Amino acid sequence: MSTTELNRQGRIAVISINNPPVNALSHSVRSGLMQCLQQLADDHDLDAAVVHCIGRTFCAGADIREFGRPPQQPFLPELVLALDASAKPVVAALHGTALGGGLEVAMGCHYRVAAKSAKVGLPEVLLGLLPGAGGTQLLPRLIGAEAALDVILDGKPRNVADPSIKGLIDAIADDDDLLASAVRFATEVAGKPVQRCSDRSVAAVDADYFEQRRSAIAKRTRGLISPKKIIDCVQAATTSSFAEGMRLEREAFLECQSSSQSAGLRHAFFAERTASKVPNLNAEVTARTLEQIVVIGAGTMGAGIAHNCLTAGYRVRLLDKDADGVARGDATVRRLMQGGVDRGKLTTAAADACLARFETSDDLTAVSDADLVIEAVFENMAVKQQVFRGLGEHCKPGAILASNTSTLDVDAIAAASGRAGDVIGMHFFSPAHIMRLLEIVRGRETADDVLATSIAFAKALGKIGVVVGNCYGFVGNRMLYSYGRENQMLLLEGAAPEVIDRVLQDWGMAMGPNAVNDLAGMDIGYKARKERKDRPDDPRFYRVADVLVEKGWLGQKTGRGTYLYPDGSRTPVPDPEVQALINAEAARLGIEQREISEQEIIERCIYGLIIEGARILEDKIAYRASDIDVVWTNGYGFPKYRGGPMHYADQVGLDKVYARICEFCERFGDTYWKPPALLAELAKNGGKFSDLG
Ligand code: 3H9
Repeated sequence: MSTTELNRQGRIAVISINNPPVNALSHSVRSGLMQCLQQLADDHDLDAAVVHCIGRTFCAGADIREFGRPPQQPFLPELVLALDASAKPVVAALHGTALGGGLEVAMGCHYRVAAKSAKVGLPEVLLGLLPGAGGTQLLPRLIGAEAALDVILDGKPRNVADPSIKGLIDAIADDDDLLASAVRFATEVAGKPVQRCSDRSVAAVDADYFEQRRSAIAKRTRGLISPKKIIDCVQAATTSSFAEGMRLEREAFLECQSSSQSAGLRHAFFAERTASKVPNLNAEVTARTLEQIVVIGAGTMGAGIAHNCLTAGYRVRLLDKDADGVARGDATVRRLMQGGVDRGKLTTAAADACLARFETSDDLTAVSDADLVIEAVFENMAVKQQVFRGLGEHCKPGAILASNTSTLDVDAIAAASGRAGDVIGMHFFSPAHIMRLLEIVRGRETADDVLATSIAFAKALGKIGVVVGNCYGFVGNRMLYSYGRENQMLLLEGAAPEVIDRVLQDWGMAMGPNAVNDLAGMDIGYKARKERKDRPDDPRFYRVADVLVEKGWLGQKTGRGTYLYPDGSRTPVPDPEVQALINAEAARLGIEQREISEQEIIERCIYGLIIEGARILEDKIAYRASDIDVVWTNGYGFPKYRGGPMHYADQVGLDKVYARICEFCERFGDTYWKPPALLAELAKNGGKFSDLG
């Protein structure tokens, strides 16, 4: 079948869209729908039409893959206007997720019948866009401007029965009766005058309301263009004609679409979906069954992992070595569960059901029925190897043994178990029940079905699993070391912590590196550096952090770190004593302090990341540059609208990045700034990291 087809049910035209996997509104769908509408208009034996989709969902929006290519008519807004203008009633039958352009098509139709389980939303903002096929003009006409703004600004799908979108859906049908219900609906309205959404008026809204939304959104979405434009367009829906609103929306949409922000967010969208596809994984393998999970180590991380597994539906046992540890972990899991209820993420009944599947034990050998064990003990090789020796002894055959190490050699941990094929790294990020990233570390001997199970497990937890190779710090923390090193060097060279943090935050990082260190606790990195044996260290690197840790100034938890946190506050206050300490260290190390430009701060830190990313690709620790981007945008606060460090480097141009890195190599020595051959090669040939596949 072509992507669209018109069939008759009596005098009703049933227009089917079939463009798997998500019925995106590709060129063939748009032109096919236009032809169907013409047929509807021309055929005197047809009185009305139903538009529905084959497969798992109604249209999930415009075809995002087409955005980078030359546009082809008919454009989506033309299609929506043609639906709206049809003289014969058109009914949309919604199931799955009617999103973005899909919902706009539905709003172009005169009526919407939805399956009970269907969801609707306008997620364009998450791609740095705005609804560009009439969404900013049509939705306010159906549900009011204020409610429409909520839907368009947060981009989240809503259940069709959600009272906040009252007016959007005309009828709700049982899932298995959707098409028949929509045809009945069409039969009832056939021959009656059509109700065009474009003819409706929008209730007036005070201009102050939009001003307030503008200032609130500016704080929340620092630097993003599309949210501001969304507010402009929705306001225009309340003040201008439909035609003028559509014109303004089109202009704003095209501006957002051609922005580097949208390019970055679209890259991030596809990168996240590509990450789970492992090039050299045997596609025939069957995942192992997971029902009982045991988490070893009831600290904050272990409890967060346990909570995450419980809410995903698994049976979970949390182990620690003594009653105190167990009691602490038990209390944390219950507190997190209650937090979920308080924030409306879980119902009380769902939380109770989770806790009914939860138990604790102080017997570290209580793993014999586990399908998956996740070790989350202290980050120390000897301790982890001891745990894995025990797991090798007590686990049933076929159990998967995962280590939540954030830096250590997974092969060395695996070797201790005596069953390395069953061992894998699962690096969770803190807080584990919230952070979406999971680095899945494939050891030298990890079996294919263990890897396939881990990828499926990440998905079941609602996480983005990125498969990486085994090396110190894997992808994320290996690159963090370079980023942090440049931050620390800049401190010694004369940039104040609050200046570095402000510059990088203004550039888009969620937080500055010094504030992050204080939040995480500087002792964590300190211990990891002391454990690290694989590269010779320069006495200047991380000197400031080491001095602070040795003074007991660990960050927020001790009331001071790089910054002061007076009276238990979480707001960093610059500390003159720390600055004096940095100056003294610089003098002791013979580093002359100087004025450092904002551009240098950005380039030193971000190019520090990029150069390590290039080495990671060269070492084949990541399968593709986009996997590195997924790790950094989801685990380390790298701005998604910049796509990730490797996408950003491609955008800047690798020739420019390479030239600057060569300059840094001249100025600061070649220990860390020597450009990797891969980068030199790509820069010379006008290549991009994304060309590497
Ligand atoms: C828009 O509509 C603009 C208009 O307002 C104006 C235009 C003028 N296009 O996520 P999944 C692919 S902007 C192309 O794994 P799930 C996806 O890459 C658009 N491809 O499945 C993947 O491919 P592959 C506004 C798309 O079940 C496959 O489909 N709409 C699109 O977990 C399966 O996806 C959105 O932003 C697309 N629009 O989730 C909705 N969508 O198999 C974006 C998906 O090769 N989509 N693909 O890796 C989603 O949120 C989720 O995909 C959805 C399904 C919830 C639909």
